[in-house]
Amino acid sequence: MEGHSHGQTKSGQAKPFLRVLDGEALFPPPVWLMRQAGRYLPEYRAIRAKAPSFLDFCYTPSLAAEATLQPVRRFGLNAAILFSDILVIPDALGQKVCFETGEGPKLDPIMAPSDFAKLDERIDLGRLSPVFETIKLVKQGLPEDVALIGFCGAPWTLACYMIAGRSTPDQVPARLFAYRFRAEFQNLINRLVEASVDYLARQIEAGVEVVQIFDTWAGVLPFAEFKQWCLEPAAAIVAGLRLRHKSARVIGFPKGAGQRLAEFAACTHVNALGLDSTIEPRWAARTLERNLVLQGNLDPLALAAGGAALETGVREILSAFCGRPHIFNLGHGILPQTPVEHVALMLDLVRHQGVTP
Ligand code: 1CP
Repeated sequence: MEGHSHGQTKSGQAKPFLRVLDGEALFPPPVWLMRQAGRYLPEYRAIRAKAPSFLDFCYTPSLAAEATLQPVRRFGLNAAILFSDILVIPDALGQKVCFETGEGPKLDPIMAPSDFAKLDERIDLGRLSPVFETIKLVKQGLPEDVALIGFCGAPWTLACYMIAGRSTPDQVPARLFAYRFRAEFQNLINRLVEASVDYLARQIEAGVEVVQIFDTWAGVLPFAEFKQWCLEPAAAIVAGLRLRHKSARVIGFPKGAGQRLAEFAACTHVNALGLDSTIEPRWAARTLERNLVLQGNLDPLALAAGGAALETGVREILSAFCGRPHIFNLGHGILPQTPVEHVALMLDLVRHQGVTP
């Protein structure tokens, strides 16, 4: 099976987003936004009310497909991202997962290595069949020049939620567990690598053209742990995926990786690197290998605030990355309090009032 053939429109022209991922510099750059579907959109809030729980919503293909398409329809973005959540992997490994309104995810926590017995050895892809069905539905409704992104959570970030059973600011439960029970923790990470390869391969078979690996909590780890729990598992996922799909395109997003970004890109062989907002665009453009595609990295709060913060932020990013393959995005997910008009304004700035090359 092959990934690149999916990238052509009927007229034979590759989609702008995929051209950049394949190494071409376009100006203005293609744009999508992390967490572009969701609570800041009134049309999302309206359909979200139709499912009893957030996981039911994710597992109802008609609703998930509609949520995927909403931001593309409203803003004309260059890519759609599958509407789902990273925690469907623990769910499909047999861990109890639910989402409480306003409180975030709740899982049955893993307190000791003996709790791993409660998890299945392999991921149940049958339980995730609604996700693959969603991808097929989205493909039918997507404009021909818009690409579709699939995703998963990176093993470390998944382990943070699986062990703590909830969101924590510093990931202390998972970090302590990894120090205390190194071999058992490595076992969990290996199991998550395998599950991620199976899951992403199936997303590609269903029709996604690129996948992003979200490692939201990579930045809390000291150097050696970063290498063992973030870099090596990401490299294993990319390699495993490309054994199944030779030209699978992968975007890595090791949030908070900072000075370790170059090593991460070189060791994992991702096609593109997502940059968070702590990274200075000029530093990244100067330091990171020239044919590495970069994605990012407007501060989501600058988008929420609007005004001068938004304008300066957009301008700095455009001028720093102009001339190299770049995908415009935020440095992390869009915030629920973001006014929709600010998104439209940001797109106008990127597309019409940016810096000329
Ligand atoms: O409707 C609701 O109120 C639920 C809020 C919500 C939404 C809209 C959650 C719960 N997940 C999602 C969708 C989602 N999650 C998407 C698809 C939407 C899109 O991008 O357009 C994606 C890609 C994710 C990925 C995700 N989920 C991450 C990685 C990216 C990131 O933002 O760091 C993480 C860490 C999660 C866990 C999660 N799920 C939901 C919440 C509120 C959280 C974060 C919990 C925390 O802050 O620790």
